[in-house]
Amino acid sequence: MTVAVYPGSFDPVTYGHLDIVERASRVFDRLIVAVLINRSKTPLFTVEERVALLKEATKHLANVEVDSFTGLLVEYMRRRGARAIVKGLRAVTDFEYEMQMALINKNLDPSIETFFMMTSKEYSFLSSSIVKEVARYGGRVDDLVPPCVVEALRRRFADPGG
Ligand code: COD
Repeated sequence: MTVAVYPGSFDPVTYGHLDIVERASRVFDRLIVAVLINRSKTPLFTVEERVALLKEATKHLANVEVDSFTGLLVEYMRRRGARAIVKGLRAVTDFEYEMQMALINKNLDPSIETFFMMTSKEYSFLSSSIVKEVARYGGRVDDLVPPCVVEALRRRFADPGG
């Protein structure tokens, strides 16, 4: 059984991420969407909130699991018995960073392979940061993120403490 991990911040999950999840879930036997617990960043949503939103948005995909991890991705993968990393590529600007990550991960564990999937053209401009910026100023994000995220953003920006 080929287990792949799709790691990210997912703060919050967008239709760009979900497009990669759906397409990768058709290629690999099992796909673990893994949310990084990153103490050096201040996210809009807590890890628990991000995991809950991802679970809601992927509940129709039987071979997809949502989890969180801290520390090195390759260590997490070793614990989960996964050999494949799935990454999404939007533009040339993603490439340099992703190549560096793929090479360092290969250096840390030569048995691990990174698989890059090209963004679908309708999501090539989409990022969590853009979504947060539009939502923060009251713009429409219904066609960028799933309904559960639209609602979570609405609540967060209506009541930043809640
Ligand atoms: N279309 C296609 N792909 C997309 C889109 C889109 N519209 N939007 C995002 N993606 C892709 C990104 O390219 C990325 O592959 C993935 O989706 C997740 O995106 P983000 O923005 O949620 O997450 P990132 O890029 O902040 O995640 C970074 C990681 C958590 C993957 C990385 O920091 C990591 O692996 N950290 C663990 C520590 C580690 O092992 N580091 C490496 C050795 S130093």
